[in-house]
Amino acid sequence: MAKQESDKPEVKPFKGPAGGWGSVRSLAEILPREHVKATALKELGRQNKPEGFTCVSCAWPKPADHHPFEFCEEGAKATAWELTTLRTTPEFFEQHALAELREWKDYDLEQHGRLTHPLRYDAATDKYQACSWAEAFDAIGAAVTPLAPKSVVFYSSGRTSLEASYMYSLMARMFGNQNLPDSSNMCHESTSVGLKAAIGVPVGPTQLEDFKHCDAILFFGQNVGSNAPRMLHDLRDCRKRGVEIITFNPLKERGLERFTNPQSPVEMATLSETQISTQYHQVKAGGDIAAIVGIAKFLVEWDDAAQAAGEPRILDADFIRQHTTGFPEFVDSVRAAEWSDIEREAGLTKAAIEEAARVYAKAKAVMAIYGMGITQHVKGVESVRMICNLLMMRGNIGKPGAGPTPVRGHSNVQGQRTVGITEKTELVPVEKIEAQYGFKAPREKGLDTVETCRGVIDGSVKAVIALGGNFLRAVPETGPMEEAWPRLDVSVQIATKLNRNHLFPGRVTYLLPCLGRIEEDVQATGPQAVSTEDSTSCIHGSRGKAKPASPHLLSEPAIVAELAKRILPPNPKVDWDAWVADYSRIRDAIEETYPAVFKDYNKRLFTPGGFWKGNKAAERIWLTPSKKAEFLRPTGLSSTGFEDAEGRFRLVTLRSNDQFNTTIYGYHDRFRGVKGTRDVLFMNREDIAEARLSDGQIVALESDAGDGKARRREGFIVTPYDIPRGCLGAYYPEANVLIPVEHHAEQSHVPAAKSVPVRIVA
Ligand SMILES: Nc1nc2c(c(=O)[nH]1)N[C@H]1C(S)=C(S)[C@@H](COP(=O)(O)OP(=O)(O)OC[C@H]3O[C@@H](n4cnc5c(=O)[nH]c(N)nc54)[C@H](O)[C@@H]3O)O[C@H]1N2
Ligand SMILES: Nc1nc2c(c(=O)[nH]1)N[C@H]1C(S)=C(S)[C@@H](COP(=O)(O)OP(=O)(O)OC[C@H]3O[C@@H](n4cnc5c(=O)[nH]c(N)nc54)[C@H](O)[C@@H]3O)O[C@H]1N2
Ligand SMILES: [Mo]
Repeated sequence: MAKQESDKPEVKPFKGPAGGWGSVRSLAEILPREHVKATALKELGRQNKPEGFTCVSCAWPKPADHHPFEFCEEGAKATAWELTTLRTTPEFFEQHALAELREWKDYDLEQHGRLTHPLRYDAATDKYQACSWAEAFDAIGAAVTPLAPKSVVFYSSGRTSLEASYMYSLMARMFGNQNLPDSSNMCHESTSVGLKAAIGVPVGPTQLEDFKHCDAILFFGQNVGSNAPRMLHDLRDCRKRGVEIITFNPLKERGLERFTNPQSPVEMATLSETQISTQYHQVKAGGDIAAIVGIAKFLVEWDDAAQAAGEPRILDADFIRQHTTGFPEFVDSVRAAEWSDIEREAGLTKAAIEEAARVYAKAKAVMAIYGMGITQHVKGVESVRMICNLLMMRGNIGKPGAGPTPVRGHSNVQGQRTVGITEKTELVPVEKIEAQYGFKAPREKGLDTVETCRGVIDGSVKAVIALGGNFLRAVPETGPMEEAWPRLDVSVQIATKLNRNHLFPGRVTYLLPCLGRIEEDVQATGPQAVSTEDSTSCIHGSRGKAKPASPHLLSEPAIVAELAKRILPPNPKVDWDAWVADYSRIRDAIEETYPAVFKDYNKRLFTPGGFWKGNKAAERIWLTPSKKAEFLRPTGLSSTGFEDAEGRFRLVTLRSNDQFNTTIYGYHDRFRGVKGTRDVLFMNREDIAEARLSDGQIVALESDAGDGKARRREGFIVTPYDIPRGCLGAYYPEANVLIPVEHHAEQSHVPAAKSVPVRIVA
């Protein structure tokens, strides 16, 4: 096994830009590291191209005028990860009991490569054993059918295609519940709730084209260099046009500082880099609401002065009057906010905020791009609404080059919602589905991720079926969750590689290996294509061509169909087999359920750049109760949801540049200069001195939620880092054991992973 961890971890500042030669070198290491054949290079050439496959990494849009290689370092890693020649075979499981594997790290678990056979857990030996597909489906059917519909959960992770997601959500509803939590519940649900309330649509209204028309960008809490690197091309083009990019992030993220295009021979040869951010504000974790109130305060002040002097206004009074409600209440709260409170909560000076406000006040079209640094807070929904407030003050929604731009995570996470993966009745055309399939669909709200965790812990959830993902590792409160999971009657995991969730069996447990999106998917009518929706609501076809990792794999639609046939009574209106034989018939069914979005779905499947599903906010049609865009008066200045206290820190849980969520590719977080370990605790030097700790000292963290429950993790290496005082950084998912399940965003229930109250124990 390739050992990437080292006894002498290195932490030293990284001096290069994002992209550049480092990225190319990293790529040269990736292919051998993942044990892929040279043919993988051919597959990389097909990534994100019409008639190719959509990248399995992030959800950033794929342009119509694509480059010869439309991928990035991270996309290449994700592709190589799936195309590895290594295999986790039944022989592997003969050698390793689950008790032993539970001692392994996430990285080591996935290092044996792709799963090859359907597996049944055998409690007598504590091992997985190969079984036939027929046995697996029959046993799952027999175990699930007698359970009360409400006690069964159907989780899915956002990589799954639109076709498989549609079938899966239909199966859940026909079984009798909407217990359809997905990774979005831990991710951009604050966006889906916040944008819907503010501007009437749950998704961002902007598109790639808007990058050509904006003259300033506000960038909040998204680490573009690691998590959506293809966007660096758009940002660089903006910078070349002189667009100002103002960043708010507690950490100095390299991708937000400098970038060299690894695909441009000229930039590479001349070592020329583009400065990305023109202003960089190291806001405190949880300080964005305060920072935005500060900017708004300047705008209001300057607008007052402009009116008094008879000069052109700073606020877009016409937009506010014609298109919005709630402005007076919002402005009152902005006027009432004290600068001393704003400075303290944001961790920024008034002068720094003024600098940002000056640029914003001058710009004619502004995009506000954001990620998990905004959504994963107790006040995550409010933070999203504050971004909308700020944009609305100057009419920056519904015109070219302007608007909120959430950067979605998984490659089809937004699309899953479009085709019914949701616990919320109001998001599905229930009557349409009932008419189409002749059954009574449930109206009761289903369980989201946080509610599923509660249910697993209190025993009311009896079965979890997971279409992808690593639920037990990605959720908060991993201690009690791991204890409770074995009490489940049924645990079924559909996956491509072994992960920690698979090591916690229920009474009846199956691990079902499936095809990845890059692999050829041949059914009765021939090779099939699937589709995904990107962050800007464009829908793309995807055709895998690589040889499957094992002849025993089934596709996700095929697995869902077989499960449905076992757990549901027969229904002549749903011909699961016909759908699997020809996926274009699934798309016809999707089009019938959602005619407006999916008109001519099969015909438009491979439209270059994807086909856009439209967005009413982009046309300034507001689908809110008031039929206007709605300002929100903030309830406070901090988004953490807890008070500051002596010795209490705000822990930010982060992704490294060498992971995809719970998949750990390696131990090299290049941009942050960390090599050989994931146990770092990023900490401000002054805080280290004040706490009488030293560089490299090993400490433990304890949660400081004040709920009387002990949560602790040992073995963090104190690492001096440029991070605001009072804030700490550590990697997700290792730190998840410290997050209380009840520490989540109000309204959206997104776990508040970006400000966890903790104490350091030396
Ligand atoms: N290579 C790779 N690509 C990925 C993923 C991956 O793991 N690896 N994951 C995918 C998924 S599912 C998602 S959701 C996205 C995640 O992509 P991001 O949204 O970038 O998520 P994080 O890496 O968690 O980092 C969030 C950023 O927010 C900053 N931050 C933390 N707290 C605050 C705060 O209070 N305010 C502000 N302004 N900033 C803050 C952090 O310093 C960090 O730079 O990426 C997707 N793409
Ligand atoms: N503390 C903390 N916790 C977090 C976050 C955070 O920032 N901090 N981020 C949250 C976010 S944004 C998200 S999206 C979630 C992610 O939560 P999940 O989406 O549940 O987790 P992943 O790590 O993306 O899932 C990885 C597994 O998916 C399986 N897989 C990969 N490809 C395929 C495929 O094509 N088909 C199938 N069936 N399986 C496949 C593999 O077995 C792999 O082990 O985590 C959340 N948890
Ligand atoms: Mo995500």
